[in-house]
Amino acid sequence: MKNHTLELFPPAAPDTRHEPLEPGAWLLRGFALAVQMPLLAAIDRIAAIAPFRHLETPGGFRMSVGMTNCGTLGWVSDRTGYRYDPCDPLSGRPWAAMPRVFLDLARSAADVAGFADFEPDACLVNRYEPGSRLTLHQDRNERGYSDPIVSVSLGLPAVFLFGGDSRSDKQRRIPLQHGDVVVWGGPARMRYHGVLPLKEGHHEATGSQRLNLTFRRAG
Ligand code: MD6
Ligand code: FE
Repeated sequence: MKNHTLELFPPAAPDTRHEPLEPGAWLLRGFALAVQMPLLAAIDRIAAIAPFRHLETPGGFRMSVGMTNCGTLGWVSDRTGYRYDPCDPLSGRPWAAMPRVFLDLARSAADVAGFADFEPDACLVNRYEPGSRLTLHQDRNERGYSDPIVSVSLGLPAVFLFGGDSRSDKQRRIPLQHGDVVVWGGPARMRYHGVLPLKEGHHEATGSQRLNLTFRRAG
């Protein structure tokens, strides 16, 4: 007798819709799933060269998100301010080169969102543990704002806050899952945004963490 189980209960398919958030901003659900394993392997290599660390803010607070970088420029923070640095201040050595799989993913996501020829030179790698959060901010340390930002989520889900051009503007809450990619640029480039405190959980790809890759043209 023929088994109809598959027809009656199709396996849950990953959600891969492309959702416009607002002019210049897209949520590409599941866009990074196909390369999740090489992405995670590359993050391990990057962190072996420049370990995750909790940077100090100019105001003297320790960031709850662990950070490292790859590419020709890396985003860092200390008591003197925020900046992009070609070298890891901990070692004095250059960051790991941007892996091919990172470049290809960032470029194709930017393309889908309508930003052709994106050539990121900086990739900030963020590691969230339960309770880690990113307060509302604008990304404004880059040399120019004509290029988009491409942000890749891996592991535990998080709630992304997406606001307006003023800190006090109302924010929408966007749940981000493993493999989701957010692209924003153009009229959305200077939106305030942040990440709510990560909830406890377990993800088969990352354990108790969320990893985020944020690609930029910084120099
Ligand atoms: C994060 N992302 O999702 C932190 N910034 O972990 C960011 O701060 C960010 O996702 C600019 C554009 C996209 C982002
Ligand atoms: Fe940001």
